[in-house]
Amino acid sequence: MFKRYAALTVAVAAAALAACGGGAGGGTASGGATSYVLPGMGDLKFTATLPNGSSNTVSEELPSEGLGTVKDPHWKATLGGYTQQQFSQALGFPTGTQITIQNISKSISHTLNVVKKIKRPPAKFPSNPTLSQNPSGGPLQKGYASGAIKPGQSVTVVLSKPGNYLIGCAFHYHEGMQDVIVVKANATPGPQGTP
Ligand SMILES: [Cu+2]
Repeated sequence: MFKRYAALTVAVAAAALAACGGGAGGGTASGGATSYVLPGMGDLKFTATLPNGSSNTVSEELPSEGLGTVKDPHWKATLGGYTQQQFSQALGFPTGTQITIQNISKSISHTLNVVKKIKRPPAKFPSNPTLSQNPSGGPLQKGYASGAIKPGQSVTVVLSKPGNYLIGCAFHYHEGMQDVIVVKANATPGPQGTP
């Protein structure tokens, strides 16, 4: 259970920081101390006071393992398998961010691959892309592949190239691990799914 809580804590910190507006998603503005109710644990609340910095973690697992899926109206697509908050959502980071891709699954390996770069919505995911299971190295860009990330493990990558990237898991693309990551100034994550 510890790992799960640790991941939640990081995710919630990111959630509050990224809560302000624009880009792919909504959210509520916040600042300073904010309290959160953990899903399925209505009587357990905690308050987080957030530093002026952001958590640069992307968590991934199968939508059916708990992240759920979301119909994102901006991208006109069903997204799942990746989040920088708590549940599946489009991802958004400022150019130059170094992110950690963390596999929060307890038993299943995953990857993060760039499937395609697009100019604008809609996010049309190709039906049968070739996604490498070996690490490509380099920044997030066309052809990027994290390589297999085992449960609990993580990989870091720099978002030095602005753009809208369709991403997916080489192992579970057809099981709903299809998402969008936006790299540009002031990019913020999209609306979240439900578990
Ligand atoms: Cu996967």
